[in-house]
Amino acid sequence: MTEEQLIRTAGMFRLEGTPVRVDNLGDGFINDTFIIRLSDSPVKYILQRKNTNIFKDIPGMMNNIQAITQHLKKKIESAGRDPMRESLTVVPAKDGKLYYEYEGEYWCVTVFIGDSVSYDKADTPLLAERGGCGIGRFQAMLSDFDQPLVDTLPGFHNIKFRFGQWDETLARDPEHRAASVRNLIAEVEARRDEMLDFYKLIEDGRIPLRVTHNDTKIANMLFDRDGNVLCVLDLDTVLKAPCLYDFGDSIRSYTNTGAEDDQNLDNVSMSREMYDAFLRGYLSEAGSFLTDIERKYLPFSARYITYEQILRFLMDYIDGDKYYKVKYPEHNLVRTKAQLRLLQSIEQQLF
Ligand code: GN1
Ligand code: MG
Repeated sequence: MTEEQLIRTAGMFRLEGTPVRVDNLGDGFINDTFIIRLSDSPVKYILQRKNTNIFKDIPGMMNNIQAITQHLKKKIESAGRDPMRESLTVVPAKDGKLYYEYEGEYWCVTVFIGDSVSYDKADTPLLAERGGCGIGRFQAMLSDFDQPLVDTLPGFHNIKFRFGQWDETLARDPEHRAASVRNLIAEVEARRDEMLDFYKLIEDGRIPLRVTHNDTKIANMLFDRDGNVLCVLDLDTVLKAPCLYDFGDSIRSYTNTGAEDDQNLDNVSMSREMYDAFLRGYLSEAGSFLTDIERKYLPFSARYITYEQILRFLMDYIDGDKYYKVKYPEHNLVRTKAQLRLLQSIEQQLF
């Protein structure tokens, strides 16, 4: 897409001025993200093209995000803080819709939050602790959110559903890649029953559903200059789900001594220090509402979500790289191996 087309798309929204520049931003695996600059104002915006291969109901998703951010903003305001900086703000299109649709593509705009820092990796235990506080506070602020939410990605962290996709993909094996990753497939299969046992606790209602984020990697959080979580981003997958998914995904991200797609597996391990720091921060905010069973399964959730991520990366590799954006042909395979190394490290240290 040309910049001219992007500027024209930006112009379809209720901006505070005239868009003159639109640049690529960030490294999301799913949506395309841009930054909009205006000719006559320092205000900037985020423009996103939502991935319609993955999200089937963008209007529903945007209604979710609007309801959630309005709820968050009330809480933030009544605590005497700044709702424009500590929550996303959805900017409607000129026709009042929360999205702009053109030739089957869905575009959305939010206000850009400046004077903030983002990370791909937690570099100190203090940052991990603050990240834990941030996600715990996010969940706490949403604990009394009682409006219906559209399920934007049915079966997202449901391992039973994932095994359905997995079995089907392996049976199809469209690129004939399965034979070359037999050892990795065996690593997934070896843990299948344990993962299903855990999922049963959710199905039975023993682990409660709450309003949770479901994609809590560190890159989905903005920090202020003092290292506190300023704003939780990427609300596409806010769903009713166990809060353990957020904890587990955070541990997968914050504690990794390497990169999610590290080519050098020696870089990858779970830092116990980062784990303890994140846990401390999380419990300082979420401790008040967690039930005993949730507390008990916090460590297992790190295993569960990391395992699910391995399954998803490997399944996408076998499927011919249809879901995640890849930067090179074996990228999903590299991600799979790096996440497996992380899982092994989690298993050694927490179990
Ligand atoms: C995707 O879009 P992004 O980069 O925030 C994915 C997550 C994965 C993550 C891995 C909707 O998140 O589930 O954990 O990549 N989001 C979706 O980095 O599938
Ligand atoms: Mg996302």
